[in-house]
Amino acid sequence: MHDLQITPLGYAMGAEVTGLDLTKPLDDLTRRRVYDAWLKHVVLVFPGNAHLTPEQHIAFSRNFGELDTHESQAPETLLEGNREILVVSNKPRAGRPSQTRNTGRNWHTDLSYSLRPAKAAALLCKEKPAVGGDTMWANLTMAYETLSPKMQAIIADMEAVHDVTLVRGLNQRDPALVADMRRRNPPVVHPMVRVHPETGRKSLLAGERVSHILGLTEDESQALLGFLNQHATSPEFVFRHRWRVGDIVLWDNRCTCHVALPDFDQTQPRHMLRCSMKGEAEGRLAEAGPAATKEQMIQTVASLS
Ligand SMILES: O=C(O)CCC(=O)C(=O)O
Ligand SMILES: [Fe+2]
Repeated sequence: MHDLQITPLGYAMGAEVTGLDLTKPLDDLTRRRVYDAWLKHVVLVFPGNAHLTPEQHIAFSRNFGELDTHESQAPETLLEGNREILVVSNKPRAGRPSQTRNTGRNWHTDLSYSLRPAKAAALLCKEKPAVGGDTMWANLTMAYETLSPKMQAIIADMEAVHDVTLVRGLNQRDPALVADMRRRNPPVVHPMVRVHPETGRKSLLAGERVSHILGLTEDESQALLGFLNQHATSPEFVFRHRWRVGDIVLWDNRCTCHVALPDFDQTQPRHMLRCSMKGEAEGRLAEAGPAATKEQMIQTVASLS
């Protein structure tokens, strides 16, 4: 019998779940309770899982959805023999610098640069630096709900372009792999307001991998995105996790964004394993080029007069 305990960790979101043995399948009742706690608290921390095997990590993650086999990622970033596990690590691989050593360095929702942003992820900490290497999540439902009704109306029908080339630190990665990532992920359009398929609540889909808002000029787009991103990631909506080896953090990617902080000594290993749960197909390929510039608008006006 499990002695399941759920302890809230933050106001914006976050709860710790103890009393589970994740090396074994969860019974139906326990699974339901954990799933409901997840929908409620959005980010769950499961401590004490340092020795989980990849197969057990995968089996646990399947409680929360079908797993992604990471077609959008370069194969050398996946765990050998397990396409379901992405290795987020600063440890060299096959004698080369790791291609995921700076993964997640700007605010993002996983795979928003694809037609199928992830539903969720379960990230397991295998090794960590003595201090730092924290991750922060922002609650985008709160962000949406605390906008004025007027601003909610303004963004209601807006769509934005998400672009993999805005992943911070791409220029430090292998150019051939970056080119491959670009090929796999041309720019895509997503609505700025998402409706959570399970809770029905609206959230704001912004983040630092958005290049522009469709239909606005470059200046309008940057100003509005700047405001929305700053609002969404303000401290009141953020949960910050200080990792312990063996923590699994499970997050709902349908209503959050996150950032992996480089606040640690990079000579020390930080080694994480991630399973991602597949999201629903949501976006469409971006057709148009970049937003209109002010110069173009002036030209348009000039030609009309
Ligand atoms: O390393 C981390 O803390 C998170 C990196 C990240 O963005 C991810 O795994 O989705
Ligand atoms: Fe991420």
